[in-house]
Amino acid sequence: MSLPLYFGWFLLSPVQNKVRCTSMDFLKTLDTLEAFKKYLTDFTGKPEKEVDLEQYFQAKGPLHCTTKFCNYGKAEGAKEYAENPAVKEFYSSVFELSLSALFVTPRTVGARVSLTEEQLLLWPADAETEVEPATSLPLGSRAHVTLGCAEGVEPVQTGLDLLQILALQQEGQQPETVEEMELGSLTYYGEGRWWLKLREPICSPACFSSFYGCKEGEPTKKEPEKKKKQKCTIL
Ligand code: 2AM
Repeated sequence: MSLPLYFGWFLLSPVQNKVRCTSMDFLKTLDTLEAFKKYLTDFTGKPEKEVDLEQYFQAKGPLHCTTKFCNYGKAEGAKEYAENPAVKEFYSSVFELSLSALFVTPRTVGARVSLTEEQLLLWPADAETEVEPATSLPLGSRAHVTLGCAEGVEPVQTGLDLLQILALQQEGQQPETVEEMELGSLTYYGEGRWWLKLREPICSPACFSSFYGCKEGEPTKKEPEKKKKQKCTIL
């Protein structure tokens, strides 16, 4: 049996655009807020520098919520996961994912995914503890969609940033700033960590499937020289 790079829920295309546009709107507004400018050095390192968050983060690949990173079978538990009856049963089924919050750190921008009981059947039991062995956060806490990464940052970081913010919330840390935005309420957890709890969670149909991509060492297609800038349409 050939194992994929990862299993996950892949957002269907119309909603991918909606999520990308919501994320761009959020970033566009965030970097103009006085509250954000106050803590600008978290992102720039220098007080007088400005930051354009839309340029700061780069998006990669299809929007998805990884359930299990298999690394073509090299990751621990990959084979067991692929053999899980729920994984076999639900493979290629469409689910409704609920994107309940957006978060930004100097490393990543992502959307939190709040999983249902049924969706948790596809969630690996050790997804949270493999990175935070002492965590008491509930199963599914790491579920997210990576929307962009800063230069040199790998997408695996998004889930770690999310777990860090959730741990602060669990400890009852009082956020430093609270601001009401059109999309929801924005809070700041220090060290460049911003959290936007969406007033209306984004409900997104997503297909449970897997991604094979290109194995290391295999030639990859060259990127076209000029990339078309993605346009947002009002939905
Ligand atoms: P992501 O789920 O945060 O976006 C390919 O690299 C995909 O697998 C990305 O979606 C990435 O992060 C996820 N990924 C990479 N390494 C991982 C790891 N060690 N654990 C969990 N997910 C990983």
